Amino acid sequence: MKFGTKAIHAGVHPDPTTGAIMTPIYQTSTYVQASPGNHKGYEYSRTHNPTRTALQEALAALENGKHGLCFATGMAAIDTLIKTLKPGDEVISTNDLYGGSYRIFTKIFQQYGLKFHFVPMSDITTIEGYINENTRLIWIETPTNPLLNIIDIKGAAAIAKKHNILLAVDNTFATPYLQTPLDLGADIVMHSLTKYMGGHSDTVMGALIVNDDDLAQRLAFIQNASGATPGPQDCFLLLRGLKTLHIRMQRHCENGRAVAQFLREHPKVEKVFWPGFDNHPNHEIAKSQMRDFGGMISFVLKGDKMEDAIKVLEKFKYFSLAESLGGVESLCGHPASMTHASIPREERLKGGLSDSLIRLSVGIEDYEDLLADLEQAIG
Ligand code: P1T
Repeated sequence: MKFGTKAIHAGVHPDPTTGAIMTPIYQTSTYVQASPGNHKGYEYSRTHNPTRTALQEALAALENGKHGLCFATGMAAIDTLIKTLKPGDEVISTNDLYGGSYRIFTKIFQQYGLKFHFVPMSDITTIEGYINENTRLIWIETPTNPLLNIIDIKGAAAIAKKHNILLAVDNTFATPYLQTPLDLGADIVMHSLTKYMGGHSDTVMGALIVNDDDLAQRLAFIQNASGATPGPQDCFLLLRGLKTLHIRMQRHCENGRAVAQFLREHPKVEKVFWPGFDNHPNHEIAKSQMRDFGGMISFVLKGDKMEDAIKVLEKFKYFSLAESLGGVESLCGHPASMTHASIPREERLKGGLSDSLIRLSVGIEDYEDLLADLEQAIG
């Protein structure tokens, strides 16, 4: 089945009782049993819920994986994965990543005896220098949030395999429309479904997708035991969003390209971060592992002054100033004070995230209006 067909059909079956073509919202906490243990596969909605099952199957199919697990938020998905580790275990993570991921690693899990290394991974051979007998997991985002760095998934997977370590890829920025990390050798795909997968800025949710049966079982155990599971209404909204993922992403990519080119030619713009440019340091890797380059773009203005960036952010009309990304409407953000404020300034600057960086999530509006908005805001 090709991607668009999967986006519409995977995991979804007509409702057995009524024939309803859309998966019903099974708004129930529990399920009646004929006698103890004699049930229809559903006991309690923290453990299983039919609306969630449909979504989990759809996600697994889209990522070419065997098992999908959904969580109340993207952070809950990350929390679950890290809870498979034990005190003393070490994780090698990229040095440019979502501020919330950095925060949960350093402020929550470090105090339970886990160790995290945040290292530049544009050249993946750097990873090898941090591997020791305690290393259990390599955690990458690609493209990274917010600097749109590209990490070689196949190369990272080869290093992970060689040392018997798991490789997890946060695929939030790319979505399976653009890249399927499990096909490239990754062990775990993570999503903030809140973003492109849901696509309409109306739901917060997360997911993990894996192939390995034993790992899936361990994750499902924590999913149930810790209990950060999504409600059926949210699962329904996600299922609805997924049906247009392929056409939304196509338009995000087209508009992203137009915006990136416009910014690159603008006399007041110093630098544009977008993996589609042939002078992006890992453009060739992006071309080999992604089907297109997505709708996320960051840029800095000439002079690199935070006040100038703030003025531009205040002037936008169609790019709304807000946290989050990946919805049909365009958003803009100031990572240093918003999404990445939990990363200490020195750390941010080391990774290249300056106080004046502006991040855009290019929506699917008519691109001419978006370019006009950029022109009037940048001036
Ligand atoms: O917000 P939540 O659904 O819990 O997902 C967390 C998360 C994980 N990974 C990446 C790459 C993310 O971008 C996020 C959430 N990011 C934002 C809210 C943001 O504006 O960048």
